[in-house]
Amino acid sequence: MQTITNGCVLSSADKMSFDHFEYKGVRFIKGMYTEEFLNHIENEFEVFDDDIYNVTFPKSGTNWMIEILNLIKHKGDVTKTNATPIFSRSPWYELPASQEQVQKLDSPRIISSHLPHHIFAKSYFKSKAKIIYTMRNPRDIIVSLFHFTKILSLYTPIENFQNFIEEFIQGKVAFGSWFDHVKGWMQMKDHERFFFITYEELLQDLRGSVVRICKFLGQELDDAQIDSVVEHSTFKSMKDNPMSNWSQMPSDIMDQSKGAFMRKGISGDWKNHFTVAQSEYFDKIYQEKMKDLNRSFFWEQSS
Ligand code: PPS
Repeated sequence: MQTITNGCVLSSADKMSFDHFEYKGVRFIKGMYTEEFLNHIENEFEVFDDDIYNVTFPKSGTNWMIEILNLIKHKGDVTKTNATPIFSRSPWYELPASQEQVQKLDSPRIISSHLPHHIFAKSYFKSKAKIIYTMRNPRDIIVSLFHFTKILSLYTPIENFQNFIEEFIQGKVAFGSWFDHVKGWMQMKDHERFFFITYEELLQDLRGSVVRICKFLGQELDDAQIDSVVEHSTFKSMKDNPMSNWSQMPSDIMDQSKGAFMRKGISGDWKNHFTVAQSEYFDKIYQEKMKDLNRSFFWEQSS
């Protein structure tokens, strides 16, 4: 038994939620990623100057940004974006199973990644490629991930929410510590090829966010095209769209009879899951871990 600071205990008998290995201090799901492949893409993956990277910590709005970026690329033409299921449209380049899809992407490639800054393809840093980094209130990420473990077959469903909060804090989840992920990527915050946005900003002002993203990408869309991007990237549109709601994924990999991938799509669902004590404990750790960043995020004012 290991005691944690708020008086709760993390039982050694509790099963970890996934089989994992570590690469450069970060946890990866065994059977999905390999050390050899991570090493290969870190050192040998060729980044093109016109690539656009959609980078996130898991459950931060990756798929939402895939939809937005592809709609922008095709000037709001949903028939083009709907030609491919969302998980193949902007594949995760660190995923060995996605390599064929990455090779098939046409220019400008929109590529997703959950990789932390220190493992990202080295060639990116010598290129002119752009990154959009989407962040989300970590407490809502915990909740989203908690539910996701029930539907993705490589996970063991989490039973004990308190233990899961602790695992998240300790970086014992896929892609490691959220705190390190954000702090690592925020080193690039003043870089002209780096754009960061929050899930909460997308929720609050989707159209305004789309306009800002277009400006960053140098994409000129007229009002009707922007309207189309917004219309087709709302939660309801994506949840009802079989090319965006992951229903094309075989059920032995993702079983949506146990819960929807497009689950709630809101900010603040953590309030329905965290006790007051858990919230206070998380806040204390958050303040400690984030104090050096000298930046306050959207959710810190609104939560
Ligand atoms: S993953 O598995 O890491 O790629 O997941 P990711 O896409 O990053 O995050 C999934 C959560 O994003 C929500 N989502 C949206 N919210 C609002 N609007 C839109 N259009 C949208 N698209 C996806 C999705 O519902 C997951 O959040 P939760 O809180 O679980 O609903």
